[in-house]
Amino acid sequence: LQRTRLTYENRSNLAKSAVAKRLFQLMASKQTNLCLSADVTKADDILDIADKCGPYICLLKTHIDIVEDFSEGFITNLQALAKRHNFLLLEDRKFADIGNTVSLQYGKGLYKISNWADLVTAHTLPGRSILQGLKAALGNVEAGQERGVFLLSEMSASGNLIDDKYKENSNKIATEGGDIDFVAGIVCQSSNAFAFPGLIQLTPGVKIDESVDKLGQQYQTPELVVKERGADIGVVGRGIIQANDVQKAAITYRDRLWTAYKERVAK
Ligand code: S5P
Repeated sequence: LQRTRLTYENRSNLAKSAVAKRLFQLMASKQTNLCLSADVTKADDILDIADKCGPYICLLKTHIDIVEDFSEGFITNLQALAKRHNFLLLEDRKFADIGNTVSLQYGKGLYKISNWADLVTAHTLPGRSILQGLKAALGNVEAGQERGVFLLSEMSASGNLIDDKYKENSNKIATEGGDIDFVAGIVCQSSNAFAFPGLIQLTPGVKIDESVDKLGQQYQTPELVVKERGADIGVVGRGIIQANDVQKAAITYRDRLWTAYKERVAK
């Protein structure tokens, strides 16, 4: 049976990553496969959006390095909202360096990402040492705190350099070897990027009006990404954060992504 035909409940049993298991279960019980990309630059604006949209999302995705007034208090508040509304935090850092450097970038510096982000994103460009490097930073995370990574194997940007070979090798890094318990899923655009049902397909470039932006972003509808492209979680940024009513927009995207998933597994 193809992974896209299986329910999130069933796939949680197949996941090798503890965070992926948790996220599959959270999606099933909360009935949402919406990830909100909170790409705004003021801490209070992120908290406001997270509070309004929190009940309708499974993941809140951040780019912590665009926040102009970052503080530890902001992280404390964000974690409180994640707990109250039951969603996980994904820092979209797209790590892409040698193991030693990503270890430092993940655990140290101003942001200490490994202390608070349940999940992060990483490019596979450096090869599987990216996983070892990230894992090496987790010594300072308290026992029991589970962490995971989404590996990018495709991008939504027009003209990106990823080819079939890169995609295939990214899939191997995610599914073979000793560190696969750290891999929660794959960021990609199509269902043929990987086959293992224990991984979560995270797909950005989602908007109700299929379109492009001025800087190379390409959008597809919620129905298309879930039913035709294999997305398990749809990532929505500007489709929600630029809406007049962000809460209403989050509900609309949640409903459409979730209905598409229900129809996909009912087929
Ligand atoms: O291929 C990708 C991978 C990612 S993680 N294309 C993407 O757009 N993203 C991220 O998804 C991007 O960095 C941004 O934070 C979000 C899309 O935002 P939107 O405003 O275009 O919906």
